[in-house]
Amino acid sequence: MIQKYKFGKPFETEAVVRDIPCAEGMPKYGNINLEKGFRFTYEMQEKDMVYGLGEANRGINKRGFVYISNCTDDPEHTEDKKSLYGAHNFIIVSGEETFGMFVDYPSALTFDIGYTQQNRLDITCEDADLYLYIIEGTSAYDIVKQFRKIIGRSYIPPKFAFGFGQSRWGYKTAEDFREVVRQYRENHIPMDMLYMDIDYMESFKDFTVNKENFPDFKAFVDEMKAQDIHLIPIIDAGVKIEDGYDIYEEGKAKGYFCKQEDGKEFVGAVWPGWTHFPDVLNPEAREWFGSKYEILTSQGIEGFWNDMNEPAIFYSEKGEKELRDMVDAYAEDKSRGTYGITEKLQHLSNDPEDYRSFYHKVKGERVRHDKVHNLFGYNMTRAAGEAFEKIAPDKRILMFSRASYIGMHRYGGIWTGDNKSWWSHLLLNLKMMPSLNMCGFLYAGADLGGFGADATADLVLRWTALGVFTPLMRNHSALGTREQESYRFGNAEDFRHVIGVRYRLVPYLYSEYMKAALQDDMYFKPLAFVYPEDTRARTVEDQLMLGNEIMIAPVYTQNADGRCVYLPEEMMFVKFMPDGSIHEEILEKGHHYVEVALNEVPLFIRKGKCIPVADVAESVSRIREDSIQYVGYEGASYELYEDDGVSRI
Ligand code: MIG
Repeated sequence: MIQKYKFGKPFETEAVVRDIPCAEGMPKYGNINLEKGFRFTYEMQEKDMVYGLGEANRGINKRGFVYISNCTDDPEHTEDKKSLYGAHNFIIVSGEETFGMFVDYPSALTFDIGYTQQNRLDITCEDADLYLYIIEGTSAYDIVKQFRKIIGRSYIPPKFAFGFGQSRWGYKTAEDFREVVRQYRENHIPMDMLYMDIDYMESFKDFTVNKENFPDFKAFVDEMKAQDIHLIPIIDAGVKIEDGYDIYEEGKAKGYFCKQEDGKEFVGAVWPGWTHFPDVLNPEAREWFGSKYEILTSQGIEGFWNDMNEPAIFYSEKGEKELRDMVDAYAEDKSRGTYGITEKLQHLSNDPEDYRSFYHKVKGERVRHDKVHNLFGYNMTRAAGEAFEKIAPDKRILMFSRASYIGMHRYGGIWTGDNKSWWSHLLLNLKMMPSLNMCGFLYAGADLGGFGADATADLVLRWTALGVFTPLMRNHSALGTREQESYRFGNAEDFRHVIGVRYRLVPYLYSEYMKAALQDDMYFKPLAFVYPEDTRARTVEDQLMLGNEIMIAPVYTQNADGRCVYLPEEMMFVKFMPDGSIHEEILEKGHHYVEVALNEVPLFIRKGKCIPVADVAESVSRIREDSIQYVGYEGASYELYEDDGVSRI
């Protein structure tokens, strides 16, 4: 049962695709106060759990903290952070009363979930212009499934995207890329994707390729494909201002960039220097920007990642001028001190004032950016997704984005942005996954090994063993950090084995992904969704159910030789051993300590079930179906979903 309530004049985000008539009156749960903006207040019972919020900090149960939906480029994901890159305003209160809520509001929205007052849930925003959806169901899981039905089917990537991908900010020339492939192939570490970060471009200009480094790009794409490697270039939100650059000139002539109040294009500094932002909220401009992806698909490219689309702004013209004036004033009179300058520097990037100073044009109306801020990444990715339907009507294109809003899940997946090479971020990766699934984002993953900071061999290996299970499995790191490709640590054989296990599991993982996508279901679930009666299972946040057959429990602490697990029922403990054998052991319901060496990959098969396991292959297309054997309980059967992995469905 879903009820939709309308407040004020909501912006049509198109997050929900099902037509639902608006209900009269007020929702039966909580209290709504419209005196100052919008405020929803609900008195939680002590045992109530709160799920949802997709890409957000902290636990699977979101209680005890405050979260602000406000897409932000902040590479410091410390525990105190309230905003990350996504804005996924769907929560479920589960307990005495169980109901779901989707607050369809595209500007900053605060979820205070027992932070200010332990038992109070407070949802607040500045303008009382929104749609509120209240979903009732038999359980939290049932509510998720109902919600997923109204927001439309999740994005389906090509099957090769279930392989392993290597990325690093800093690969520049064709030779840099060739070297990575050479290392992977020579070490027989499976790989399907090689990601191209901003340095492949000409001066960071979108849809260009540096000619010196790639004299014949199409031939290079083919050369990689001949080795079963798909090149996946990055696209940034900002378009460089440069005379003679066709995208800039066209966008300007057609009026497709975001403008200031005075009618001039807004100017923000990002990687290319001064840029304009394409007005992806305007359908015409969106179509125009999307059509540009063809420049690369026509050269054989089959996938992209969209970055900087919060949109991130290093500084604006105005901000820069203010800073200059302060520096000049200081130069003239040193007695002023430098404090103001330091402050200004710290607040130069992603300045709320800048987000208030440009506009979108939607259905002939001007909309100030900050009022719809959380829709930018969504619509940039939608631009690509809608274009792909025309550019490549017969095949799926890989696409994932950094910033997102619910609705974007129909056009692409997400990666969780600039995490760090910290053990705590391995665990955060695990916890985020089911919450993302609740909000429709199935194709998701984190930068394995950590993006920022220097990685260590054990961390990257353990993290890769978690990545075995996440639909997006990509090792990525930042310029200047320690190199962390699988062959960098002198134990390539361990990585070969762990990544090899991913390939052995692709038949199962792909099959479960497709079932989840086609049935608006979850790929990763919290234990509580499967064992709602089990009070112990309710609080487990470091193990996840994957598909209908397995439970995962990765090792996420340093120096560990295993970990504690809780089994809500009898299960088969399976370990993929480095010699290629599979260790199988039935474990009773309850608590166990399982030993897991650094180069082993554990999983648990639910009682009475089995899973398909293939032989190792070095790319997805080389996985041999006739090598599939079934691992698990005797007499169990498994329904394998199969298709060509390419055609749109
Ligand atoms: O300001 O393109 O999150 O994955 O390597 C940093 C360079 C811009 C941020 C992305 C990261 C990428 C990096 N980008």
